[in-house]
Amino acid sequence: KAKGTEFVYDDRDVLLYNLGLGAKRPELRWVFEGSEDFEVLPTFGVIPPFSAEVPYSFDEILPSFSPMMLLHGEQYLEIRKFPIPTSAKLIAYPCLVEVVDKGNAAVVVTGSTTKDASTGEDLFYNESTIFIRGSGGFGGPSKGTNRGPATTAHKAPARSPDKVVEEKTTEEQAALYRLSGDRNPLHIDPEFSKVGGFKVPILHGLCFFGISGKHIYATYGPFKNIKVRFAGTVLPGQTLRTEMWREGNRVVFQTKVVETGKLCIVAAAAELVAGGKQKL
Ligand code: HDC
Repeated sequence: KAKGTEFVYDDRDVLLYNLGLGAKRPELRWVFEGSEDFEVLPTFGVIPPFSAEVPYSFDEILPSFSPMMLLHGEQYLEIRKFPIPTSAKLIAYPCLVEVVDKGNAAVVVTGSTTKDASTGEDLFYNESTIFIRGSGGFGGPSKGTNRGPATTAHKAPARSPDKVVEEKTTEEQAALYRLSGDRNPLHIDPEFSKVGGFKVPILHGLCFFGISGKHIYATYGPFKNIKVRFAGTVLPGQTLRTEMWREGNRVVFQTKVVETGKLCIVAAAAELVAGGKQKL
């Protein structure tokens, strides 16, 4: 039987998470626990399994592993139950999905189901793809398996986007976001990030994923799943531009760094909860 890791959270964690995704002072439902529609932003589902104990170590499954060379490659999140509680005791059950050999790089996919500890019901399912530069060439399979929505590469339509939201991150965005659980020094320590090839510590993938998710939620309402590929890095302080196309019940999207014009999220989509806008 898979070993689970408990994750207990309350309104303080919710406030910190929402602020980490750039929630603003007037957005009371995200920054004030006394607000009658207080809620956590939907991508919070990636947080409970983040620090869960995984049944493997990178050193075991890869011949050459360096934490400085690790980047977040893709993320898939499924929200299996609404509303998302603003405090709860959850249990996350991670497992190794696959290890892919890209020649230069290794790709490691972890899956995890998060359950409500008191009811045993599923709340979230995640798949996280980690891209480790320089760790490939060990003779593993060069392609991953097809796992439906978790692996679909969505294509942005040729027409101009239906909706666009722009938001400037702050210089302190990563410093704040790390308090939601990812204390990887890559996002704060210039000595560490330099070894990985970045003069300035880069923003967490899950932070700009969450900001784009917030843009989709604010524009189209709640979604039951969301999938992204991290195609480029973002520096704290840069401006994100989320470009969205509504395609039936799905919002296909991509995110650009305005200052450079480069894409940081591609092949992405969120599947809306039937009925459109409603409270989470
Ligand atoms: O796309 C490049 C890049 O730099 N992406 C941005 C990465 C990033 O900024 N991530 C977020 C910040 S890092 C972070 O947040 C870490 C965090 O603290 C810890 C995460 C832990 C989460 C754990 C939860 C449990 C890069 C470098 C990723 C790839 O670029 P290239 O090397 O130029 O790759 P390319 O030549 O285009 O393709 C080679 C093969 O790899 C596949 N691929 C490309 N991008 C990928 C990817 N696979 C997965 N994810 C990606 N993002 C390509 O498809 C190609 O394979 P194939 O030839 O078979 O098509």
